[in-house]
Amino acid sequence: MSAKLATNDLEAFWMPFSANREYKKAPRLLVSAERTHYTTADGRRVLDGTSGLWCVSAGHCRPKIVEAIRKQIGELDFAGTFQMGHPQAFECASKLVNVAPPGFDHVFFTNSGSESVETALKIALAYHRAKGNGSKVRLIGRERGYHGVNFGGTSVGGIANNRKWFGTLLSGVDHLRHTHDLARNAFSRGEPEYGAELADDLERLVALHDASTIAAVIVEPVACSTGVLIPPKGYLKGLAAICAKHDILLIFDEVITAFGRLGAPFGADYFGVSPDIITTAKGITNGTIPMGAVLLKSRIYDAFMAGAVEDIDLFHGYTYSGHPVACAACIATLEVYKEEGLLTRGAELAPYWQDAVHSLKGLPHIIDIRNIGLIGAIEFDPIPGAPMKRAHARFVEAFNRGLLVRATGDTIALSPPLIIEKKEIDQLFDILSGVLKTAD
Ligand code: PXG
Repeated sequence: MSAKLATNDLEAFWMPFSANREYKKAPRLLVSAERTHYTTADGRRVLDGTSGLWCVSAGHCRPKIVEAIRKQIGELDFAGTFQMGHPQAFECASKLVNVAPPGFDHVFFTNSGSESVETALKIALAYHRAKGNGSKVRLIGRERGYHGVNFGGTSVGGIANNRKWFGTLLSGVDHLRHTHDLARNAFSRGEPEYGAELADDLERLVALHDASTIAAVIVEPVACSTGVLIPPKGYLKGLAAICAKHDILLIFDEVITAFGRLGAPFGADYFGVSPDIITTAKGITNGTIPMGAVLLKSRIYDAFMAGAVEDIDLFHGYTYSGHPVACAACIATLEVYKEEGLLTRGAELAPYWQDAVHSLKGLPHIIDIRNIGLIGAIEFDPIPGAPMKRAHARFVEAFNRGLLVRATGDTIALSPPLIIEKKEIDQLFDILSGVLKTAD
């Protein structure tokens, strides 16, 4: 793309989750990428500290994935999966099941994290109905949760800015308290010590609504979009136990934590907790082709198989569920993850990463630093009357100095590609500490 086009033709595209007018005054344009770096329209190299948007886990433009996509699109560009099929979708699902946590042996394909969430919520409702428990219709999310932008996900989500514009959302939804507690847990390394008892908040909602009306609880194992909230030790185990006690399905939204981000294949593996349903997207194709998948245990799948063999078992699906090109991308991505040990590489790098992230302590305005796996977050005290500005200014300055970070609220989040080398981690924190030392 030429710099001329870059400056003349910015108006038509309404950019998502963006300050369009500010961006278009001083655009940040990326034109190519390789492994851990982007190249900008003006020819600068930028270290990708965010794996794109938490999705390019194996690094950019990996030849094996690029080739698989090229080959597939020339061979079978599209074939539907409603009462039809093609080999890639079946192969892809089988391969996903092989890396999924124990017991997850069925896959429903979607095209994004948001669609995975809608699919999981609908399956949870339909599951209880199929089991004869049609009164279990309530959905429980958590404050500060992010489950995508469709109506179901927005309803169970817990970020006010994402909710307040869009009417009353779904009825029958309630929220657990969030787990962020700087008074007790600031500057924790890994899982914070205090807050396991917050899982008992689910008992409060059970007491209020009665378990016979609650279908499912959905949480992110690590709530990333809202600023990286790491679950207190024991919290997720506590939540799972309460769900099991009341026949409430536990949905882990692993759109970010799946595929090695925490140093284990899935968040469920990392925390040793087995939910009933797992949602994925992003890293499933290394960010190359839109795709999501909902992973399900047989217990759920089988509940839909009780009718006549010729009956449709689930009235849900997308034109592009199991798109052949996405499936080819996913299969190749899983091969790269396997060949390079990327689903567990984060565990090896995590101690080095943790020390590097916490080395920023003491720089101006930092009120917390947190980390888990290959995720880091730095939270700033907000500028009075101007929330979000402090992290945004640092994001812009970091980009100008050759580093891409993600600003969310008053937090900077970091999630580099899982192929990052130690010397690149050093480089990342050199740039970032330079920015943080000088910014207001
Ligand atoms: N669930 C979770 C846990 C997510 O993190 C979604 C669902 C929705 O996925 P789609 O593919 O529909 O966007 C997400 C997405 C950020 C950031 O910088 C995070 C997401 C998307 C864009 C930016 O924190 N998460």
